[in-house]
Amino acid sequence: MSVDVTTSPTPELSPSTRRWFHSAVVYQVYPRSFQDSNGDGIGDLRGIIARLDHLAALGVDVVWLSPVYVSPQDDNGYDIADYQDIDPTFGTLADFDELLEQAHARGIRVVMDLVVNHTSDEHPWFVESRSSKDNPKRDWYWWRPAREGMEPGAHGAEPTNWEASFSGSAWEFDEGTGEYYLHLFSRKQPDLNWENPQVREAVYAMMRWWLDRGVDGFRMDVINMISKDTSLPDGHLTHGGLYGDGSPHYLCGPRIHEFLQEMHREVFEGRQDRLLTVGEMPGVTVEEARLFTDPTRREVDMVFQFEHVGLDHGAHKWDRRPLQLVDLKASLGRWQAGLADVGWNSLYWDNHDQPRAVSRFGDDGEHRVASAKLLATVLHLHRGTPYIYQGEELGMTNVPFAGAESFLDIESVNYFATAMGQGLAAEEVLEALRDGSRDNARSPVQWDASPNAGFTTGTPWFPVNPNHDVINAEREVADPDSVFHHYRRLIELRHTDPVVADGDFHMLVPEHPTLYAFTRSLGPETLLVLANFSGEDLAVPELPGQPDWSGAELVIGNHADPVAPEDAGLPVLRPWEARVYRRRG
Ligand code: TEU
Ligand code: CA
Repeated sequence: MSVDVTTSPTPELSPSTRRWFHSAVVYQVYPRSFQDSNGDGIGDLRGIIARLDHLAALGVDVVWLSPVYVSPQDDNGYDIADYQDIDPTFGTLADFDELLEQAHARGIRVVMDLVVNHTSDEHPWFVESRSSKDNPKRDWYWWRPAREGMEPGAHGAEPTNWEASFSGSAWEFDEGTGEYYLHLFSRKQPDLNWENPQVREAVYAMMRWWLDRGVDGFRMDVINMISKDTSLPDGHLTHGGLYGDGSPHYLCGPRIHEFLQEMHREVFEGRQDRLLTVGEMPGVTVEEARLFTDPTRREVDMVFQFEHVGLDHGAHKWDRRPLQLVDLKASLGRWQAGLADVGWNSLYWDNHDQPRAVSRFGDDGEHRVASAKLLATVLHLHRGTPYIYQGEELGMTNVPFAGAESFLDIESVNYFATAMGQGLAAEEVLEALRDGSRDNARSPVQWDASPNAGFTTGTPWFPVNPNHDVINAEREVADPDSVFHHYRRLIELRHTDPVVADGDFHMLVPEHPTLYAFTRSLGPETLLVLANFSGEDLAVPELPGQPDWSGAELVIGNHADPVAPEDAGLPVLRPWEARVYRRRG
């Protein structure tokens, strides 16, 4: 493979080329919690097939499947032991082919999760790699001796001071060969060494195999971590003082663009028109995202950035602080502006790693329905490709966790143990977990009001949220005013009105503490989006530079009775009310 980081534009791909995913909406399925088909309490592929009509009714264009590959499930499938087979928990390759066929028959594309920053420690590549220092696959992972002059295995002898995402050192000592291997996540997720061209070849061959099978693209897990600073410097000491932050040495590292361009050449070339590629990139900046998503550079179609989901974090993820709307607008507005002329945004509130949007950014009590619809309206009217996380379209909420034993996710479990070891107060740690744990997103989808919410006939691997008697798909599909139908209408609007997909974005009143207001415009058409992020009535103030909006058409709103802007031209918004108006000319 030649190393060629060309950036020259080609006629087919200019920075402003219109792509099919500009008007598409993606739905994320976390298979373990979506639908069980065989009563073992764990969601599976046949369960997804059985629920495809729900997705078709919603109108989504793409399904992103979180990992279903063979896995010991240390991190719910993000630890892969065989990239080219399905874990028996989820089904078989034949089930997968049927899912693909049935989705395609409904006009829904299927995008696979691609987890290639690391494998499972049970992957045959790693089993070989750890077997001896001179094994041909030794260099497929990051093996290093103990720090000079220190006893291998002793505390502080790790090759660097980096902390792993799931607590503790990012290095694990291997007795067999007396060296350490790097794992930025759990010790069962050793990092692949992308410096080795054989690793890259093997990954590309595997990706081609899935594309040949008919999949429509990849969501690339922590893909901006694959290029590390090979000198592996220590990081600055973090909050606990025990470990260092290695991220400056592995986020968007020296060869990241080269690797992604090579992947594009080796895997996507010639078929990119029908595919969707999205790189998950913690810590990515707008400037870097412009490079990653400029179509002429041939890297990825869009990235998942993390700024807006970090605004309620203090020094670290478990240091929770209230979100300020002004900060949210500043962040999302900067991304809209930064990727306006080049590249493309992905848009999300929720995924399997984040608490539930309505509990975090809205009001999951009195105003749950209105605020869930408001959040949907605001997000789906931005420029970019919106992602819906399973259950978000129902307004599903965070989970009422009883105590420490209610948390199952490796990140939460490890953090609780570490925090207790550091002598933190259990009740405070639990509060942070209740707010921020990834487990909030992982309770089963609430299909109906029956005891297991229609998710399983057996014992669910994770308890269903007790509020499924009120919040469930059956009820919402039957109710034209539900959160579900609001999402459906927003998706339809994106499909039918080009201004939603491609219109320019202009933020209004950025300093207003509770009003999120912006316009989208394309040719003679302009949309005005107004959203009241509060439980109080809000008289919309004068919007600088705006024409008179009185009499404008109300395109969509989240309260049943539609109201035109009052005589003065601007309405009083009710608690958590959102409205979208249209003007032509
Ligand atoms: O997540 C990467 C990531 O940086 C975070 O969102 C992660 O959840 C973080 O630890 C939160 O504090 C991806 C996957 O989405 C996640 O589920 C995996 O656990 C992780 O990579 C490792 O594969
Ligand atoms: Ca099952």
